[in-house]
Amino acid sequence: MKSLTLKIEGMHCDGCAATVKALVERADGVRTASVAFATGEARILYDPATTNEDRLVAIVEKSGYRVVGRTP
Ligand SMILES: [Cu+2]
Repeated sequence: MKSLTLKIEGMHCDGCAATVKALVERADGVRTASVAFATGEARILYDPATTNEDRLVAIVEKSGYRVVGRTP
């Protein structure tokens, strides 16, 4: 398992954070995701054999939010 923290712009409320969490957790290879509106951060635990950083970023951005930072 690898972890990834994404800095996300464009979330306006806890509902947005819940939406991002649900989308990311539904993706193949994702074990858990926690998304905080207050900090604008998503912490994701994933299997690098199944998915990768670029795919996870694409999932978030496809739903209308911007990823402005990545930290392992
Ligand atoms: Cu919202």
